[in-house]
Amino acid sequence: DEPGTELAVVSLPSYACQRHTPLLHHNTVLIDALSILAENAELSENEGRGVAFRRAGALLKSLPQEIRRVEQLRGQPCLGDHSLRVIKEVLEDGVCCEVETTKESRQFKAMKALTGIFGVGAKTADRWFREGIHTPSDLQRSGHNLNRAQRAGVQYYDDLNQPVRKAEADAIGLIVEKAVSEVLPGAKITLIGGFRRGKETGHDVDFLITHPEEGREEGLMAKVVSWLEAQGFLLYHKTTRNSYLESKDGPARPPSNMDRFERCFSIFRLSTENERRITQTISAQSTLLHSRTEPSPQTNDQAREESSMLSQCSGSRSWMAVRVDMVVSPYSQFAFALLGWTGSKLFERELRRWAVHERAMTLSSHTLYDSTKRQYLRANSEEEIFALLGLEYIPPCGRNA
Ligand code: DGT
Ligand code: MG
Repeated sequence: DEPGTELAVVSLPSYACQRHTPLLHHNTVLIDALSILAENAELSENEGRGVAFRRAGALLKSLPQEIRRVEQLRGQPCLGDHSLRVIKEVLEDGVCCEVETTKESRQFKAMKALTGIFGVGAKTADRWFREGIHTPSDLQRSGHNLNRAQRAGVQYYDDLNQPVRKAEADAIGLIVEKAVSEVLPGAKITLIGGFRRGKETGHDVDFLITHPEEGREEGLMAKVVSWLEAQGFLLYHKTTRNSYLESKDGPARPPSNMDRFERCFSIFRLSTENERRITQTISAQSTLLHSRTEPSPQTNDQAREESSMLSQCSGSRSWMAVRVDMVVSPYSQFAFALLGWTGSKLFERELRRWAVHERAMTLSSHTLYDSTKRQYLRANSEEEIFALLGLEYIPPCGRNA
């Protein structure tokens, strides 16, 4: 045996919200294998199975060392028989048969391609797959009636399936900040989702908007969206209204985990030109941003000329479509919204599971309800919410479960 491989790893706590899960970890190959099986389960709408693989993967992400032998995992929570079998096979043979078969399966590939279309969920994708539709091109040829979101999803498919980079998220942040300050001075925006957890790329950019004076945030989203639209920043948007009702005793409890903030699903048109204009207006320090197709070490004129030539001959252009989610929260719920929208999805799920099973409390992105005391608990910061839940504070960078 190589020295160190028998070292027992201290047994970790079982809820992901009880431990730090960093972005960079030591067991990438194992986690990638488990993620494929989790993804496949989710695409087959087998949620329980998906969560089991995700929990196993998250446990491995929290380990302080690389695992070389499955025995090193003895005593660790979250590892079911199936996950342990996959881990053992990868450690011994380098690959796991089930994972390889899944990756290569027509169904998995088609479901991934189809759910990669904005506006298409597993149910719809599965129906299309059964009709012989395997790719976005098949879908276009099929003549199916698509809703507005799906049409945008097909139209911007390539862009929306490219990872969004941090620099692009920051550029969009400047635009949203400008929009918000134009329509409601004093309102503030916060970058949430994966970028707040320190990720370098994401599938979208998420923002939380609020105003320190309770009530001033009402109607804000419509104004922000109008401003953005008038400036030509939006390729698509759909706003869902705030359906969260305040009752006499406090906020009503949401019936599900879905929260009810006013929320806008959008697709931004991010161009180097827009970004430059906004940056000049609102900040002296300019952010250097390159579009994905524009060559960088040239003068602006050269670059523009070239990108317009490119757009004529190969479909390249000097702008890109980026998915952006915006959520508006009343100030009194801001801490809960911030915690609920920072993710990761598994971390959120674990927080809610901990709250219910270990504390008899219900946590949502609006509030925390204590079933024993029969009252809503208020909090002004994420730190306070962790404390109310009896948990050590985990900063965003440790929530990458
Ligand atoms: P990404 O975008 O692939 O880098 O990954 P994330 O972690 O940013 O994931 P995303 O953008 O899907 O969602 C960000 C977080 O926001 C996620 O961890 C949970 C939360 N979230 C998303 N959609 C909803 C929703 O409909 N209701 C609630 N309560 N939370 C949501
Ligand atoms: Mg995101």
